Amino acid sequence: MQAQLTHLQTQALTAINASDSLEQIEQLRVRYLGKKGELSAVLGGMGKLAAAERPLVGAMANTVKEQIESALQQQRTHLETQAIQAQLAREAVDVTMPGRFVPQGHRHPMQQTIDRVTDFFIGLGFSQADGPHVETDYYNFEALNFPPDHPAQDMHDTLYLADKRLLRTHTSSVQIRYMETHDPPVRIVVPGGRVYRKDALDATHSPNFHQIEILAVDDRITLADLKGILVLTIEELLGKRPMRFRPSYFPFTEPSVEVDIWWEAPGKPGRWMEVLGAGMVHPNVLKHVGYDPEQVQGFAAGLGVERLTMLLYGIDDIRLLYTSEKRFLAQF
Ligand code: FA5
Repeated sequence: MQAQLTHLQTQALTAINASDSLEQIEQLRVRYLGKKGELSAVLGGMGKLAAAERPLVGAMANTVKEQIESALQQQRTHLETQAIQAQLAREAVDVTMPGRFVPQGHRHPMQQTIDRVTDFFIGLGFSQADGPHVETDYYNFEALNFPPDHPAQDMHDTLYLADKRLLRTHTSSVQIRYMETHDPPVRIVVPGGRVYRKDALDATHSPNFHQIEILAVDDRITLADLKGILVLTIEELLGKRPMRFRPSYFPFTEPSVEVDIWWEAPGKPGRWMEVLGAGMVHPNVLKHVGYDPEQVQGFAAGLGVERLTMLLYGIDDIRLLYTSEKRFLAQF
């Protein structure tokens, strides 16, 4: 029986030392030390021993049991440590590794122009206003003093919708919507409104472009205020540039002006580029919204966002502003 115990111990210790998982260790514990395990099976034969032999064999069985238990515990600790080491190695962070480059977006060059001009006017005490892109003839033309079927409407080749509504041809429609619902004094900036015309696409025209509308109405506003503010706006955005005011015509302003800025695209002869239309609000427009033209006057302007952006960044073709070409946009 002692030989059996010795054999059992050797076999158990060899198996335990060779085990490589915690489940395997548990299986070995059950196999050798469990109630129906091998040690119990050997000890089952104790009854047949002589009384004098029993304490000896009993003491030996205890030693074998302790040895196996201690081997199990050691191997368990060993495997657990190994597992932790492996996990630490797996999850280690190399703080010296270079970071991964995450490309960052930025505002479109046109949005930058819109934001800068809008901020400038907010700084002067103007409020922001906006209006719908789908307009009625009333807001886009009639209330702005375009006589019905007047050739002036041809200035804006209009895109009509099936229900007689239209896509606004300029942001001046917002002037009417705002004045209808607000008493004077009025000071508004309409930031970067999209407008639509049946214009052919070329280097400086697009059928779908953006305007910033400015409107101020108060009791002592003059053309000098308009001129001063337009010069300041251009200087703020583009710095000092050759610039000229030209007399012009809009049904909703009298007098009316247009502003041109000298433009030199690389490799092309320089020329004047028209960037905005403006003027003193026509008395008929004031009457349409219920203001008294004897009491208040105003100025208004519509700035072309695309053209200002082209001048700001030296872009020689409007079409470039509508591409989603990342290499182009990343330059601004
Ligand atoms: C108007 O749209 C008037 N509503 C401006 C105005 C507002 C006058 C308030 C008086 C008072 P015009 O059609 O000229 O005006 O357009 C104004 C500006 O928009 C132009 O100076 C130009 O910079 C820009 N623009 C006009 N048509 C196009 C186009 N097809 N593509 C790109 N920009 C354009």
